[in-house]
Amino acid sequence: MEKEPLIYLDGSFVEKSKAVVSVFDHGLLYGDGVFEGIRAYSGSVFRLVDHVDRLYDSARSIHLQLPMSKEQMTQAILETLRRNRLKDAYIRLVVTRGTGDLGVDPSLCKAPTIFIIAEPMASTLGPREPKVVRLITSSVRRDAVDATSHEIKSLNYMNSILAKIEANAAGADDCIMLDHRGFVSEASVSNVFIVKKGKVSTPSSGAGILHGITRSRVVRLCLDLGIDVQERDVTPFDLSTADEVFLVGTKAEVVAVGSIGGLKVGDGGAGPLTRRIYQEFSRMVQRPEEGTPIYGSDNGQRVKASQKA
Ligand code: PXG
Repeated sequence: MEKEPLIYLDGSFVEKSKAVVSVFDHGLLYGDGVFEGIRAYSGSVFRLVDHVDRLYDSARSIHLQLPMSKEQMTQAILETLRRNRLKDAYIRLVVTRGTGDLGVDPSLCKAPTIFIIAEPMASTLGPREPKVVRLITSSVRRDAVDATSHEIKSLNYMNSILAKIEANAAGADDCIMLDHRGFVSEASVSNVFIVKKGKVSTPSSGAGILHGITRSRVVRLCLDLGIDVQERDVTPFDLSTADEVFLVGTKAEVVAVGSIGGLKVGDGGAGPLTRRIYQEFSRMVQRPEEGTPIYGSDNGQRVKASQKA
């Protein structure tokens, strides 16, 4: 019989069929917890230091104390990949408030539940063309930064899910979400960029976005390539008159937007700058210095220093 995948669960490795959490876990009862979606490419975990830092920031912002150091968390992720012999993978790291009673009070939860799932996943990046998707603009507004802010990568994804349901019903691949002011925020689970006359813009954090790790790496990539890039308020008008629109995220990687609400973006295919960023990004994820080696002898340390640079 084929061996089951192994899941990290509260300090142990357990078979997938036995990796279960309590029905009293507040992650399930209230969406009370935080998570990360991470990718490994060719034996290296892309921007792992950034993901672990973001997880700890998310946890801090919801007053959730992690019982392990960032270094221990990093090692748990790498060990999960090694136990499952993975090189190209999607990693889901989840920390919930833990088990409590049937009341929302998080102070009654004794210890967080921590699990790490790693599954094989091949990249859609490569020498080919980026995927092109059709979007709508959702009527569901992104939560404000003084509400359930998406700056926290929390387990509460209802805001994105309602928008995705609307996109599904419209037969679209995904949607653009606006913030409470009416400015462009992000897509349901990825960040958005627009291109106008060779200049790139992306909504800034005031628009209630998740501070995407792909987004910040793409901003830096543009700067390195000498492309003008701005983080600013983007209006629906900017969006509908853009020459190019593209989405970025850990799962999405880099995808071109062909139309929004039936209106073509450019000629409806992937534009030249989107293609260039896609190609550069495809090469970048393969560079060891962009991540942390899974099977290297010095896991973490050296790569950490270079990722900081
Ligand atoms: N915005 C939101 C709201 C997200 O959930 C991103 C932007 C992109 O961030 P990164 O750091 O990945 O570049 C995300 C990504 C999925 C999936 O299945 C993706 C995310 C969360 C849950 C599922 O595609 N987060």
